[in-house]
Amino acid sequence: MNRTKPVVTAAEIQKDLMPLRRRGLLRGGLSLGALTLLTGCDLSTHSGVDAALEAMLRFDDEVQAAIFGQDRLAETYPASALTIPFRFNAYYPEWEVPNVDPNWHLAVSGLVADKTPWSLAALRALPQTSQITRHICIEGWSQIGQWSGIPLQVFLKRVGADLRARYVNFTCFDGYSTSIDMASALHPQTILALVFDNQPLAPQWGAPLRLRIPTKLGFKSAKNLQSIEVTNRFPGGYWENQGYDWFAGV
Ligand SMILES: Nc1nc2c(c(=O)[nH]1)N[C@H]1C(S)=C(S)[C@@H](COP(=O)(O)O)O[C@H]1N2
Ligand SMILES: [Mo]
Repeated sequence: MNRTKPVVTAAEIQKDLMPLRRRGLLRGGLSLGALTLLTGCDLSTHSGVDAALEAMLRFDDEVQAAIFGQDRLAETYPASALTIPFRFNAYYPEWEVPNVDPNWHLAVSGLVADKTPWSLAALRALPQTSQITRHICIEGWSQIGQWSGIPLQVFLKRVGADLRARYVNFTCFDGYSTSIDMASALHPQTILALVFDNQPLAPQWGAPLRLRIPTKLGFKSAKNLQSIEVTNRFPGGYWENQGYDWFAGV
């Protein structure tokens, strides 16, 4: 239960992705042109995770899973690099951002020992970490922001999650969803963010709780979380089911 090394193999994940591939929904990889668009800059002058993303996105999901390393960190930046103003994005316009239910609790389900829902106060009492990282949208823009919150690894261990399970699935109260593999969930920079830019998350930035995962494309960083599920059943996601690369990063 306490081991952090995931046992799911690339081949197993590949099997789960097969139906999507058959339906023609998964691309083999992105061209350098698409990647330049993706990161919004000249990749030949870029370092750190942008270069890593470039390399990763050239490969199939299978290869990405095989070469994924827990120790591969996304690039971090000084406060002077923060993007102001920060850009909102969702599958609907900003004026349709949902309000948070005052009785909001985070639901926890699936392969976990403790399924007690979490209040905001209880989440705030867990260990917190902070990061200034680049958020890269697949639409071809990127921006640098500051987020603070609970390492997902800490949260998963706290609820007694089966860390050998394949997937962590996130649902959101705006109807969005996404999922990641367990290795990505246990990555030290993958956090459940409560704070953006030193303020409690505002609704448009994902209040009251969002996933922030700088080693993957922006659509994996689910806002307005409703539930977290640990599962061996491939969960897909809002954009992933429409053809976006499921791995979407390193
Ligand atoms: N709940 C929810 N989360 C979401 C989305 C969404 O539509 N709904 N869009 C994703 C996409 S495509 C991007 S680029 C980022 C945008 O985050 P931001 O508004 O903080 O820039 O949120 C991601 N998380
Ligand atoms: Mo995005």
